Amino acid sequence: MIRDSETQTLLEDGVRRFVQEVLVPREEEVAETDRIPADIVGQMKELGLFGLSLPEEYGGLGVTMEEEVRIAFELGQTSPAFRSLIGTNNGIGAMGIYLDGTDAQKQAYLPRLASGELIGSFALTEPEAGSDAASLRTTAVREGDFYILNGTKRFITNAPEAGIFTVMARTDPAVKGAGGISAFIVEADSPGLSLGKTDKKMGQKGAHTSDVIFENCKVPAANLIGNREGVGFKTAMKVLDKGRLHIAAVAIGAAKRMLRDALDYAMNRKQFGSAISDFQLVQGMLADSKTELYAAECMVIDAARKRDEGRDVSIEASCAKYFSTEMCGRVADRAVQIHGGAGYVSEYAIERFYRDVRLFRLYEGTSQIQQVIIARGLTKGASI
Ligand code: COS
Repeated sequence: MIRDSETQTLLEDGVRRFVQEVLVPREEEVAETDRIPADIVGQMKELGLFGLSLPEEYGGLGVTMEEEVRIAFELGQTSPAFRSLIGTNNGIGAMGIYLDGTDAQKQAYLPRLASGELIGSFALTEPEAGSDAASLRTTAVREGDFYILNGTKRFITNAPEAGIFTVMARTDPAVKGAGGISAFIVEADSPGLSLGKTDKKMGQKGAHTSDVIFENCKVPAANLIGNREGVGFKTAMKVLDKGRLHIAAVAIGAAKRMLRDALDYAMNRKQFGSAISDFQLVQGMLADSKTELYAAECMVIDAARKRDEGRDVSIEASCAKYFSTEMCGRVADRAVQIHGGAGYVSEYAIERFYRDVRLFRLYEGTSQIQQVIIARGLTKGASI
């Protein structure tokens, strides 16, 4: 749903200009230094990008899902590290509080997340609990007005930058699966919370992940999300439903950028006396990429509209993430192929993008987990 097409056009144009004129020229610097320059963070704050999806009453822009995915199509067209910094505040690092938090919890944290003063992070995955998220072992034991958390979370995006974490922990050890899990807001300076070393990754330099370790970490009972035990896994799944649509849209943005770079290269690179874009085997790769991109874009917009209508889009979000991120991987591969040897050297952005986009098929649920969710939905009667 687009609330006001004029405002949306202005917003998309503004983000497009920011991406193309400010972020794209700084991509190399981010890749080299492994950090987002402070002046860029400042500009992102001014543009309101940290609070895109958070409601206006908390200082955000309150965009709808359709508006958000259309903005993500633009944001995705540069190094994913830029999007990653604002992504957790608009998504998994804030949505648990927004969807299931109490009024007091929303008042306490959402305005600071929306302004970018505070970075939010989502701590679900553990060393032994990745795809099987409901088997997580981190415990939260109530002691008076506090919960005492123990356990380790792994690959936590923006952990080194985070001011707060949404942490899924087991409050009822007697319940083995999802029902024993609760969600907490944990401040980064809580006693007993420490970070592992920042992970060295294949790509996405400038976006950081690390372990988050809880050793008798004391968290006020008032920070139990929604003041309800046993519903934290559902909170996490609802957060991921939205997050998966967002990642699908970011993957589409990245595929657009890679296809544009490949087309540009193909039209300028001459072999056998003509531009390689004149050769039908190269044209086949360009055409397949555009066709798949178009299909993904239509799917993501449709799923976003359904979510805006208040429908359960768990299956559609998984379809969108699965198709769009796999499509993005295929476009990355073809774009390297079109660049030939030049695609393997870092002088061209495609070498970096090829590594960066690999993560899309893994985080917020692997492609195989999306397949599981879709197929389970079908067996439970989801419409075909
Ligand atoms: N919205 C609301 N509730 C949901 C839900 C959703 N999208 N998905 C599941 N639930 C509920 C179920 O209805 C069930 O509730 P009841 O016990 O009341 O019936 C409960 O949550 C448990 O669901 P389920 O039995 O499907 O859980 P499973 O352990 O089988 O796990 C998968 C489901 C595999 C889908 C889940 O573990 C998953 O998404 N794994 C991937 C995790 C992931 O994305 N990690 C990435 C890290 S975050 S960057």
